[in-house]
Amino acid sequence: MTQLELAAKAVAEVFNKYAGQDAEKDMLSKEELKALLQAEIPRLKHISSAHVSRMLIRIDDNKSKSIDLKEFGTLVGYLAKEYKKC
Ligand SMILES: [Ca+2]
Repeated sequence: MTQLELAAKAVAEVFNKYAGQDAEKDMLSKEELKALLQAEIPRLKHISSAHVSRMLIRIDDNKSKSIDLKEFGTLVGYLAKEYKKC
């Protein structure tokens, strides 16, 4: 696999790990998104629920109040932009 394919696979695996915690296995709820951010992005370990809500609203394209894999890709895109600045 190429570096990009491995990165996309890793994104899907992280998504599945957290989206699978409640009954709706293919969506990240706000609580699941918070757990993901806290565990996978160390500087967000103490992120507030209000901050998670603002982030969710920003990436929730279809206004479903939960995050699908494509919407999660938007968040990963913002994260990737931060690395581009380095
Ligand atoms: Ca959504």
